[in-house]
Amino acid sequence: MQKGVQRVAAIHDLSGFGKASLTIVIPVLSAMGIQVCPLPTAILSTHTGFENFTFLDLTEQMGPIINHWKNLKIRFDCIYSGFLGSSKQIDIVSNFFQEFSRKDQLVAVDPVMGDEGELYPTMGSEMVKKMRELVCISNLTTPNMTEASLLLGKPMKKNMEREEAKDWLQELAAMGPRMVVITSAALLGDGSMCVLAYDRESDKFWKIQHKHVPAHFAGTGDMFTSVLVGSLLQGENFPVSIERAV
Ligand code: PXL
Repeated sequence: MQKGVQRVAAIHDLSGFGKASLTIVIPVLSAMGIQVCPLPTAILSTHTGFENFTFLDLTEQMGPIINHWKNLKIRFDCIYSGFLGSSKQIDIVSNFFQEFSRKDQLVAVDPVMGDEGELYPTMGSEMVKKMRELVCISNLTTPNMTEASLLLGKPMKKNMEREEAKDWLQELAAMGPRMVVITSAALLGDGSMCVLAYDRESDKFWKIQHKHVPAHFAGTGDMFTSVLVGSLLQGENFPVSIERAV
C-alpha cells in the first residue's frame, strides 16, 4: 500500500537534446505523483546517438552531493540508477545504495550500456564488469537484450528459444535482483518483440508481446523503467506494473 509521497533518488545523466535519462525520468515519475531527487552523473549536449556530443563527467561532484544528502538525513523509498559516466561512479553508486539502504526499499538498476549488440561510445569492459556488481545489489533490473548478454557474458542472440530465455532470466535473478525484466527480446516462433520478466520470490515468468517498430529511439528504455518503477511505488504488483510500462 502506498504511504504518502514516495521519494526517489534518480542517478542518471542529463542530456540536453534527444530525450533520454533525466529528461524522461523526472517528468514521468513526477507525473505519477512521485518526488524525484536527481543525482546527475554527467551532462551531455545530446545523448550519445549524435556525433560530437559534449560530455562533462560529474564523478567528482557526486561525493559532495551525497555527503550533503547524508547530513540532511534524507530517506529514499527508491534508488533508481541508469546511465553512469565512469567506472569510478559505479563504486560511488554502490556505496550510496549501502549508505541509504532502508527496509522495503526499491533498488532499481537499469544497466544502461548498449543496444542492438553494440556498447554505447562511453562504455567499455571495465564498465560492464562494474555494472554486474551493481546489478548484484539491486532488487529490480531491466536490461535490454544486449545488456542482458553483457551482464551474463553470453553472446548476443537475435532470436532465442523460450527455455533459454527463462534460463537467462533466472541466471540474472541468481546474481541478486529479485525482479528481472528483459526488454527488446525476440523469441523463436513469435512474430513480434516482447518483454520477458521473472520474479524469483514467486518463481513466476511473464512474457508480454508488443509490435516491433523498425526504428531506434533512444530513451525508450528510460521511459519503460521509469513507468515500471513509478507503478511499483504506487503499490501496483509486478506483472501489472510491467504491462503499464510496455
Ligand atoms: O537511453 C539511455 C541513454 C541514457 N543516457 C545517454 C544515452 C542513452 C542511450 O543512448 O546516450 C547519454
